[in-house]
Amino acid sequence: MNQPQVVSPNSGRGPDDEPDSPTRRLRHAFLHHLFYTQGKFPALATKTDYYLALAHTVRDRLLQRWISTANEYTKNGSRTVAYLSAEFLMGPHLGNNLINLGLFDDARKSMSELGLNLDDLLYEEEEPGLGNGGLGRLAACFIDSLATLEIPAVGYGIRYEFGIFHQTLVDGWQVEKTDKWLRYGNPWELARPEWSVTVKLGGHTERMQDNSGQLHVRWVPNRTVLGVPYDTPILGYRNNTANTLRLWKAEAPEAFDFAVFNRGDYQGAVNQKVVSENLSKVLYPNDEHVEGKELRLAQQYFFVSCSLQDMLRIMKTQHVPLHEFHEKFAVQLNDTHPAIGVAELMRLLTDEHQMHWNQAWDITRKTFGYTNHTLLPEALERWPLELFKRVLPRHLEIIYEINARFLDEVRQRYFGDEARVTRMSLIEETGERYVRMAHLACVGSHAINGVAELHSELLKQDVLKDFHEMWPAKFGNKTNGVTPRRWIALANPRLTRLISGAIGEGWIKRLEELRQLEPFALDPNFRAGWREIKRANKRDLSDVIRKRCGVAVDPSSMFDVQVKRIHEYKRQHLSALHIIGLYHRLKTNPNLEMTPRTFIFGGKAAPGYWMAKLIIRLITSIGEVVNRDPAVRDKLRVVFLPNFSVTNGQRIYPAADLSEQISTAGKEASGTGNMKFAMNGALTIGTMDGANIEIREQVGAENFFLFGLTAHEVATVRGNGYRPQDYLDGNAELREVISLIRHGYFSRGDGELFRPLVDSLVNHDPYCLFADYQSYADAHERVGTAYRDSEDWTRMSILNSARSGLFSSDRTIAEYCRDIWNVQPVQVPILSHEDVRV
Ligand code: H53
Repeated sequence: MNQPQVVSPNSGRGPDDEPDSPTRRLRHAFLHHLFYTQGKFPALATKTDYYLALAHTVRDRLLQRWISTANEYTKNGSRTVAYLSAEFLMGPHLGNNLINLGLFDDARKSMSELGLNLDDLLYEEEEPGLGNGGLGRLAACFIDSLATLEIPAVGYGIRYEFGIFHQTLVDGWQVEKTDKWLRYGNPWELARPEWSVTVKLGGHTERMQDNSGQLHVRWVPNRTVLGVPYDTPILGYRNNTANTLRLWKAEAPEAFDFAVFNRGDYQGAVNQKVVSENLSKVLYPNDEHVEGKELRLAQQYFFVSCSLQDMLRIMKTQHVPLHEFHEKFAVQLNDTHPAIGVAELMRLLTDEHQMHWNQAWDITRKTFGYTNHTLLPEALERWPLELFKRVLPRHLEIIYEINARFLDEVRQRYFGDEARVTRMSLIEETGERYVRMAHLACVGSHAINGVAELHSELLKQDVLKDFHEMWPAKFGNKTNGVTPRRWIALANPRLTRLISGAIGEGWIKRLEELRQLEPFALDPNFRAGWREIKRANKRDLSDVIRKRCGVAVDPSSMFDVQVKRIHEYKRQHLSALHIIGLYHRLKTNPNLEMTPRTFIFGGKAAPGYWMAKLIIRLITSIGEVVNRDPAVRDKLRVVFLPNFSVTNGQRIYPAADLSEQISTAGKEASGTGNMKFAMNGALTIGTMDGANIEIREQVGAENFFLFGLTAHEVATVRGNGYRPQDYLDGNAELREVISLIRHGYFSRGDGELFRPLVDSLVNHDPYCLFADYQSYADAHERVGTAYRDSEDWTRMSILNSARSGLFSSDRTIAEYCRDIWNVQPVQVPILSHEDVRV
């Protein structure tokens, strides 16, 4: 990196400066922070120092909005959304904040005047990877949209010291490295130790009567931990709103136990600190798979209790009476991870504030909304009763009480239907006993929603059928969305310029306006510009691929991309089988006309999910063979980009021609990557699953490559005793593919390596890859043909973008506000510190 030309904070003048231009002010502030926050001068400064100096410069500009917002909300006692989520996959803050402040171009200019490159500095930020995948990223898009729509809101979660692991590839296998995101400090957060709260765990309960004969329950915990809030401001797009993401860190109430120390037990003296801090130490790296670990339940309870106690504190400072809790706060449960909140709010209101049960229950039910994100049985949380009792003895009693009253209601409604009572109970009693968190969430919420139309329908028909029959009005659908600020404006600046040049900038806040692009799909000049941008983005990604994977890919080949968590239901291995099929075709017919394709994969496997890791190994193995084979290398390339993350996603989505959304129908609740691709002009090859269905409806069936069984057909095929072997017998290419893998063609002759994968497919194929193989291969033929007509492909690409407006998270959030939260925007006037009297 070039050295800055300027070394004194007072001489921050560039070559052709107006005295008070924004770039000059930025430069000045930047150098100020380099000196007085980082304590560095250019000769000693590292890239990280420069990044941090710029981050602090931007932070100063956030704080005024943040204070103004807090002031306005407090003054008005505004009704507030509390979004409870165990994950917030935020991605780097600096670039996003510059976009939302409208300072991106000024920052680039002022940095370049100092001889620094803004992109290099942005790249220095270690992203807070406090989430696994779709669910955590959705929470991040939602708080962006809440701030943009000027809705008073707080995101509540856990400040994990170690976020999602860093993925590396060693000999083609995934190897996990600890994510040390806090290593160089986090300039975006402010600790608020003054608002710390105490959380109890374990122990037992006692009952006693007061003088009036009233029974009181006392929870005697066997340990307590302190929750310390760390706040990050979340800016709206070009408005004055800065909401708060409040993440809880667990600490020991006493860092050091002197009594123990004085007895000579040095280790024991710090033990409590270690045990307490474990609660917020690490994110569980499983997506859609529950592990049933005690620490995980304790984590969930920890952040939920901290958050609800925090809401009670806020009510107190704003003089809101307790019985108005549900009027002050609309609390959304992001999946069942925070569902313990139902029992905790009951405990706080009844045990700690002596409210009568019925009133507390009425408030609780009016407070919570529950979003379900999955139909997969392995992702539905249930806690063994013994474990639950060990961690939360009082909550188990409360859940029993809720259950007893609830089941009375069920018995009254469905006289004599004990099978239904058993099915709906909050406690599973067949075999080992469990607490069913989804049932607790349903019973304790006034609204229940799925995240795409098909998913919401299947919830009603299947997983939550009984609850839907009992309370049909509680159920609704809120199709997911993603924020166009991060996923277009920040990730794809070239496209942003082109679009804004054509239709103005309104689309960034009102994504439906992208429809105005439709006529441009027929304009040859516009199409040429569009194509050139895609090409430039592909060139950028090719550079990344060359550096990270050592593979040279051709930007004029079709970039066919599948990035998401690795999971059997998402079927990365279906794509792998198809690539082998193409390879086989090319080897047997070297003159075959084929659209040159670069297959790009990315995604993490849960460390304990062996089959997912083997799928990664299969993909990297195919890459090793194919990329080296001179007979096919002009037609086929296969790369696995390590460590798919928000940062990497920002480079990948804008460079994709084809988006692979190929889950078994009925398994992917929504998907949100599918939306990011479409917005950035990729066409989709996909099944009738999740939000794919709505994307296809929007962009037009003729601009979407559909294949595969529908959810209903999958159920029928499986119900009729699905036999994958039949499909194998009927498909010569598929047989060749399986035979190549079996004979070790992709594993240097080792016929054992992929045996578990192949055996699982041939004998069970739980996700129906074989049933969909031919249909998928046929759809790919259509893709190949379509891509060769580059004018028409570009037209379809433009239409995909133009018709993706529905998938803005602004639309999703507006629907939650209207149908579930009943909350209104609050406009924030800017407050200057000169206006404030202490
Ligand atoms: O949530 C996304 C969906 C996606 C679904 C995902 C998800 C998780 O990432 C983790 C747990 C879970 O229950 C669901 O798989 O389909 O788009 C956001 O709703």
